[in-house]
Amino acid sequence: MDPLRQSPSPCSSRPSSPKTPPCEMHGYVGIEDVLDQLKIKAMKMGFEFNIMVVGQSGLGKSTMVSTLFKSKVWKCTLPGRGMPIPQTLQLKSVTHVIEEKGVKLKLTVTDTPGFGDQINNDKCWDPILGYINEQYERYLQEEILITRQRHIPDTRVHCCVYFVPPTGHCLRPLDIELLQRLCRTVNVVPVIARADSLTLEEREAFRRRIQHNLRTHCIEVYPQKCFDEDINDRILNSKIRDRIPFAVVGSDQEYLVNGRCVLGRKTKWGIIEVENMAHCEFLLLRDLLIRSHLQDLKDITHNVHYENYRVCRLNESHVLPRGPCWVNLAPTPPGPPVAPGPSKVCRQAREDSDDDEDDY
Ligand SMILES: Nc1nc2c(ncn2[C@@H]2O[C@H](COP(=O)(O)OP(=O)(O)OP(=O)(O)O)[C@@H](O)[C@H]2O)c(=O)[nH]1
Ligand SMILES: [Mg+2]
Repeated sequence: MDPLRQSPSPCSSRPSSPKTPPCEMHGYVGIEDVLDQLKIKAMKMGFEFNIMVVGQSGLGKSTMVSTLFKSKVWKCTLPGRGMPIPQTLQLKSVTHVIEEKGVKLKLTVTDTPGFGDQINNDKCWDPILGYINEQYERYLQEEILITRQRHIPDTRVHCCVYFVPPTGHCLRPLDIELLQRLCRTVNVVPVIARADSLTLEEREAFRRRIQHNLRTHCIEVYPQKCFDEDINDRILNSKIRDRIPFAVVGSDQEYLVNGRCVLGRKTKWGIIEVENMAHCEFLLLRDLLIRSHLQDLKDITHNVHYENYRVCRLNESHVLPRGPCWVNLAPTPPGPPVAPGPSKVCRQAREDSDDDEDDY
């Protein structure tokens, strides 16, 4: 980069023109401009972000996918407006490129079929964990190619939104089993589904009991305490941890309320507004996913969850280095998904359930 063209003059806040003479202030090299460079690059590249919704059947997962896409920030029209949402029978991803103030976001939401309907729900988590690991494997296979793409398409799940049924009691054994497995593999944000069926007091008491259950079962949901980088992170994330699981309501229907068009659920007593904090906490979920923690979710996915998977795969492919950087990874054999290695996120939880290891 041409330093004369790029370096701003420390004497003024404006960038210097090509003809500006070299600055006289000694020691100024314009490091702060790296931020502008990063911003320009990021705007050119855009962002990829992948969310997955998981939970028992009928809890409003598919409705939440529509809610996310239809809510204020993204406001894009999905086909089939006004049609009832059918039951989800297979994993399905919806992608939209959303642009706001010149920043492009390629958002993919993967909807999963509800589980827990069977008498025997053993291994009902296999398709979900299988999909997550498959995306890690896809990334790994691209990454280890000798001639690899400059930009590896990222289909890895950056956040899994887990729907807890609004029983008002506590987490069920099935939720605990699945959450334990998911948290070792991916960032998980639990939400209380269909929260309009609970009173405000019930929601709060339910939230506290779920938090207690998570602690006693060593389930480290996102944002994990151990990854707070400084005091600011700790303060912000502690507030979020205190509100998780968010009590959410989903809807893809719009209604007119006081002259405003709102997403909501019409009941005999009035309209429950999805984007109204007095009615539910959908906004907290959306803000966490997009506004405040998108990059952090991606970083933890890459540096922790994918890293665990990568290390485990490299080890199991019994490859010893034959020289600097020599790697020979065989493609995954067909069969059940590969088990990732012990997660730094909740090593304790793994130790507690070592006997489940084979299922995983
Ligand atoms: N009361 C209430 N109903 C909801 C809410 N979200 C969705 N529903 C309704 O619940 C029913 C099931 O919603 P879906 O979005 O299909 O649920 P799902 O979790 O995708 O179900 P599966 O595809 O079977 O796993 C629909 O009739 C929705 O209108 C909510 O927040 N509150
Ligand atoms: Mg569905």
